[in-house]
Amino acid sequence: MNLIPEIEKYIREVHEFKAKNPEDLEQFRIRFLGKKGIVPEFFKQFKEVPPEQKKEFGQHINQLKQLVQERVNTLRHSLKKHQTKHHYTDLTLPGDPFVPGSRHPLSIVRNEIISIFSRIGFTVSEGPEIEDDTHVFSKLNFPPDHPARDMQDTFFIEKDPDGESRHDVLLRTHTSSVQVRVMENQKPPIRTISPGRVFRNEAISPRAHCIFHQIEGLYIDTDVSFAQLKQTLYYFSRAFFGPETNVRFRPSYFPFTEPSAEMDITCMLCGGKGCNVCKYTGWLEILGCGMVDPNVLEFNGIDSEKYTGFAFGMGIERIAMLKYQINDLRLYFENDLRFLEQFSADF
Ligand code: 2NL
Repeated sequence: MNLIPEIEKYIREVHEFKAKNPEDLEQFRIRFLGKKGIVPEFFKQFKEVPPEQKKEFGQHINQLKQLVQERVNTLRHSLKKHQTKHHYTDLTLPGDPFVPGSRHPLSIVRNEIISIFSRIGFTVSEGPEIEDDTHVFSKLNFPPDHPARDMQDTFFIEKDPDGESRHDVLLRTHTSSVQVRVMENQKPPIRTISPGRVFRNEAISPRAHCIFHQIEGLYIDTDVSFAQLKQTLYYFSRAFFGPETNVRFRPSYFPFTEPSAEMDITCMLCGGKGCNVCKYTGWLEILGCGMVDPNVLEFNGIDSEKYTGFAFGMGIERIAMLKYQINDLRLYFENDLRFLEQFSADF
């Protein structure tokens, strides 16, 4: 009796077998490899096979056994893969909660100020935070012995071998340095605002921080007047703080403007009646401004006989404190989610 054709028939069957599910596959495995399965039954018949056929029979039966094992493993693997895929595409599962985050209050306020000035033709300019003496002080008409050049006020970041600070690599103390760079590179008319981080060497307290944010504005053209400065800042105040807002200007002093002024707005919390935020004056100081000093124009290659300009600067932290009634500067830098979550932005 020759069993080889029968084994070959099974080999073909194993090759063609497909399992619909794990139960199907297990039945197939038991049918071939189980205790009374096809493969063990063939092994039992081995001793009845005539000696001259034993070798060929042995090879065939081993081939069948190996093939069944391989087939079972392959099918098991592909069933599993199919199952996992099925799991991932279960569209009835609830979605993962997704917290989108919110914009930082300083960014909200900065973006809104940029938007208000861009409506009347101001561009945005940016520049380096690490600066030199020329762009931060000299070209802005700071005299050589001005206190702002002191180590107590300014961070100098390069030291000589003997440990002495060199006074020509420093962190900018205002963003006017950006506007100096604009004047170097552009001819008037110039109409730009420069938002950015600035640095002062101060002790940290609820009212002061060594890193804060500013927006400065600069407008240079023929016949720019103080009246235009006032009207521009009046427009800004009403757009930002509301249409009822009034402004007043008080004389002041800055090295880079002449004449200089500080601008107050009516306290938006009490409407000018007096409260503890405006210290019962009805007014809140929000920015400094003035006509660009002719020296500053000349230092930057602009003819002060032909051109005039106005400039202004404000602290973003202070504006945001007034808008949101934030009473401690340190909240801006701590990134406490309980603080940040309270702000939502149109900007
Ligand atoms: C303040 C006051 C001010 C300026 C900034 C400026 C810039 C150039 C020329 C002239 Cl390039 N002036 N900027 C002018 C007046 C005041 O800032 O209290 N800032 C927080």
